[in-house]
Amino acid sequence: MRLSRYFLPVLKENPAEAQIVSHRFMLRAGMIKQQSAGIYSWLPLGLRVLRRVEQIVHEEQQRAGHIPVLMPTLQSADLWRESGRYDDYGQEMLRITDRQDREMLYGPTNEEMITDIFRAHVNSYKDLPLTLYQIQWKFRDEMRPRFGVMRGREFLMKDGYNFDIDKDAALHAYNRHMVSYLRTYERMGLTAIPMRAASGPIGGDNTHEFLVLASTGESEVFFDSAVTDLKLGEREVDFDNRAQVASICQEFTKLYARTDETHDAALFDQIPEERRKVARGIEVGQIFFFGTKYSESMGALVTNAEGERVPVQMGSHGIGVSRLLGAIIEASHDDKGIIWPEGVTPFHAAIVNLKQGDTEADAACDGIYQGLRARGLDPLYDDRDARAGEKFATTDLIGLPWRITVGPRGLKNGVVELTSRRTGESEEMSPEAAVDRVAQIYAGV
Ligand code: 5CA
Repeated sequence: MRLSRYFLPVLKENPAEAQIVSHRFMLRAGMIKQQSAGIYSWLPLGLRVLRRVEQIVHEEQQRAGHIPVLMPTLQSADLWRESGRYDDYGQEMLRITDRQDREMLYGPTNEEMITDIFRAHVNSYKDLPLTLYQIQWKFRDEMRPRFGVMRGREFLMKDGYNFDIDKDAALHAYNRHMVSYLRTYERMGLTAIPMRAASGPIGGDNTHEFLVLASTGESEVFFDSAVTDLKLGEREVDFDNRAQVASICQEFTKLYARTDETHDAALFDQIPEERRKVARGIEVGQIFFFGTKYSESMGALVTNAEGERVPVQMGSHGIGVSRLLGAIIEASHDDKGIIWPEGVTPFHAAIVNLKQGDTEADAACDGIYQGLRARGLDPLYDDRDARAGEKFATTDLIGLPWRITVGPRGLKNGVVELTSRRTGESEEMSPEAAVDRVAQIYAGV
C-alpha cells in the first residue's frame, strides 16, 4: 500500500477522552472512531489488525478440530425463555421489539442458539464429539463502557461450544480449548495466564480466565511469578490425545494463579515470598464447563451407547477478539506509539523515502516495494512529500515492526537502513539484502 493513496487519519494531539495508552494510540493511529459510547467504526488500519487477530484465532481453532459456523446477532427472546436466562440476564441485554411486536435481543453470547442448532440436527453419541465456534459481534449494554475496545458495548468475540457424550469427554474439550488458547495468545506476542475464575451468568463450576498482565487491567490477580515463565512454544500437540492435552493443562495450572473472585489467601501465603505477586490483568478469554445446564432445560438429548436418551454435556469458550487489540498495545508500546508483534502487524514493514521525487530514491523504494510483495508481504510505502521527521513519527506511531529507510546519501554507497521498531537498532545493507532479511523474519512467524 502506498501511504499517499491510503486512508490513515492520524491525530497529532492526544484525544482528551482516552484514559489509557491503548485507547489513546488506537485513536491517534487512526484505527478506530467512536460512534456511540462503547461502539466503534473500524478504520482501515484497525481493521487490518482485527482481521489478522481473527485469522490466528481461526487457524488455532481449526488446528484443535473445531468447526466454524456463523449465527445471527439478533436472537428471539423465546429461545432465552427456554433456558430461563431472558429474565436473569438483566440490564446488560439489549432488548428489541420488531414491527410484529416480537421480542428480540442483540446476542450477548450464544449458548441458547447453538443448543437450538444442536437439538435440531444431532441425535446420537455417534455424531460426537462436536465443537462449533464462530467469530461474531456481541452486544452487552455495559454500565460503564470505557478504555476504547477494551470494554465496549458492541465487541467482537470468538465463542465456541463443545458437545460431548459424558463428563470425561467434555473435560477433554475444556482442556483442548485451554491448550489451543495458549498457542493463540503466544502467536499474538502475548503471555496470557490461565487463572481460576468465577463463572458469572454463563454458569458451571469449572472455569478459567486468561489474563494478560497490565497495570491498566480491570481485574486484580494473584499469582506465583514462576507461572509467567511457562511457554507452550513450538511443541507438537495431538489434540485427540487426552493424556497429552491434560498434562499440558496441568503444567500451566498447577502453580497458583487466581483472580480476586477465587483468591484464597491461605494458599497464596504458601508460595515463597519472592514469587508471590499481586498485579492487574486484562481478561482476554474465558473457558467454561457447565455440563447439562442448557441441554437439560432446552431438551438437547442424545442416545448413548446403551440406547438411553441423555442430555448432552456442554461447555463454552470465549476469546475477546476486539479487546485483544487493546491488550496487545498495552503489552507492547513505548512513548512514540504502538510496537506490533510480527504475528499481528497491519503491514509487515514501512518503506520511508527520505527524498520523494529523487529519481534514484524513488526507484529504489519501488524496487523494495515490489520485492517485498513478491515475497508475499504487505509493505506500507510512505511516498508522501513530507519531511523525514514526520514520516518517522507516523511509522513509529502506527507501530510497524520494521522500517526500511531509503535516501540519496545511502544509495550513493549502495545501502539502505533497516531499523527495528522494538530495539531502535539500525543496520545498513543493500536494498536486496533488506528485502531478504525482512522476508526471513516473517518466514518464522
Ligand atoms: N459464552 C461465554 C464464552 S463463549 C462468554 O460469553 N464468555 S465471556 O463472558 O467471558 O466473554 C468472552 C470474552 O469476551 C471475555 O473473556 C472478554 O475477553 C471478552 N469481552 C467480554 N465483555 C467484553 C466487552 N464489554 N468488551 C470487550 N470484550 C469483552
